[in-house]
Order: sequence, then structure tokens, then C-alpha cells
Amino acid sequence: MSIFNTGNPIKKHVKVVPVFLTINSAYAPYAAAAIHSLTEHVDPKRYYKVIILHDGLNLINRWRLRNLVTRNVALQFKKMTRSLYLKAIVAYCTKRQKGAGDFFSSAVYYYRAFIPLMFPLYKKAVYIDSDVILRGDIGELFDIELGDNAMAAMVDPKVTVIPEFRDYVDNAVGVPHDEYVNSGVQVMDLKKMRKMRYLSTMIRLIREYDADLVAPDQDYLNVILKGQILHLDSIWNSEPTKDLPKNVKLVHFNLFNKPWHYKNVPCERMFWSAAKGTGFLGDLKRQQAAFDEEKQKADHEKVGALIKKAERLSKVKEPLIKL
Ligand SMILES: [Mn+2]
Repeated sequence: MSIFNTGNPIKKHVKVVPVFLTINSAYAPYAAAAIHSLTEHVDPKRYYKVIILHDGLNLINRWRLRNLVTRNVALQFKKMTRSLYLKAIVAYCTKRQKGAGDFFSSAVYYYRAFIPLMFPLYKKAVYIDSDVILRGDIGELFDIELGDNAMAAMVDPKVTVIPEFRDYVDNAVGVPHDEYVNSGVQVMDLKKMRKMRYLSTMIRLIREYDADLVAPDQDYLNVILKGQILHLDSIWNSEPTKDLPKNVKLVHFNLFNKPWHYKNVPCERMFWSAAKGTGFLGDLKRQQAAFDEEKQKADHEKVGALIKKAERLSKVKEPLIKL
């Protein structure tokens, strides 16, 4: 089988659970751990398709990721095409990257907004960040009934506990903090998102406001889908904690304390055991070893700058972006 091939041939007409990740080469090792953990918790009676949206992965990364394919989990690579929409996003991100503490100014975050249009064959799909580890069957997440909602996602726990973020989303984003969701785990009603022209709305807002935001694509998502998001249970997007409840099915290493950077962080064993079977273990170990004091300091400063930015932007009189 050619390495360009996309994995196990799944019989046509078999219902699959589509799971999307969006990555560049830098995210490939974390995505591999996430996918590996996914394959280890699937229902043997169901079929899954992991679809990786990327901006040009090298052959080694593709080959290593392709090796994660199992009997009932297939893998598909899809390179983002250079559309006018993507150009607008890249231009916006390049401009924003110049701002201090901009964690989220990579165009890769916006690829997920293209899923509804790029995959018209699917009515519903799951999206996961690369910095997650599965402990349960992602098929159960896919099965969650969305009702009239366009999406299911979890109320952002970082916004709940960090007052600067809370004020920022209430005032600058204009979405009540108890409604504002984290975009790392999404169940998308693709049909509804197509119908409401989700992507072109996002592009319009980017062009119209050109706003300096704390979590740009996540902020846009919350504004566009305000009132149309079903709130997921925290078992599907849990913060890594020391005594993780047994029923947690997905852990999200969101924002800080990444196990591939720091030692002695919560849930690190779960991450390393998922990374083990991937072919990226050596890279990840080297990455951790190279994350010296200087890099740790810079990392902490970045988080500090992000919180400061949220505080500054929260002083606005009215929301920075509006539908
Ligand atoms: Mn994340």
C-alpha cells in the first residue's frame, strides 16, 4: 500500500464516526498521541474515520500517523486548499502574530471552520484538538443528540476560574461567561452550520472588525453560535487534575502545563502511555528535555501577557465583534 493511501479501506455504505483534527507539522506528535488514545477506546462494532486537515505534512509525519490505523479506525489526510477565505484568515493571523502573548493567532485553528463546507457528505462530525487524550469511546460523543442546536461544546473552565477571562468574554466578546464554550472539543451539526453559512459569516466578521482578540477563532465561534450550543458534560473536555474522576472520557491539556513541556504535571502518565505507540515518542522526550528554564519562563510570561491582554480588552464599553 502506498504511503499516500489513507488507511484501511472501509466498506462503502457503512456508517462511520467522522473525527476531525487540524494540524501542522508541529502538532503532529500531539495529534498522534490523541489518535492513538482514540483507537484504543473505540467500540469494536463500529467504524471510525479520523480526518486530518493540514497545511502540508512531510512524508515522515504522514507515515507515522498512518501507522495508527486499526481494523476499524481509518485515517484520511486532507490538505487545505488556498482559497480566498483561507487567504483572508492567514492575512489576519499574520497581522495578529505581532501582538504579544498571542497564543491563538495560527491559521491552523481556523481550519475547523471549513469542515462544514469541505465535507458536504457528512451531516454531523466530531472535532478534537490535538492536545487531548481519550479514555472513552468517541462514538458516544458523536451520538449525543444536538436537538435544535448547531453544536455541542463545553463551557470553558478557564473562563470560569480566571476573572480576567470572565470579564473579557462578558464585555469584549459579548457572550455571557456561563455560556462561553471552549472550542477544543466540538460536536458539529454540519448541516445546520452549512445552512447558516458559518464560515462566510466568520470571514465577514474578520474583515469587518479586524479585531484584536484573546482567543480569536474561539471568540468568533461563540459570537456566531450564541444561543445555539448545547453544553457538553465536563467528562468530554476535562481539565487534567490529580485525582481525575473515573468517568472522565476525554482530558484536554488546554493552555498551560503541557506534559510534553513540563514534568510532574497532572495526567502526564496518560499522555506518555498514549505517546508510546506512535513513533513520535523520541521527538516528544527531546522536546521536554529541551524545554529548559528559559523556555519555561517565556511560557509563563506568555500566559501572563494573555491574561493582561484580557484585562485590558475587558474595559471596552461594547463588544469588539457583533453579528
Ligand atoms: Mn487545546
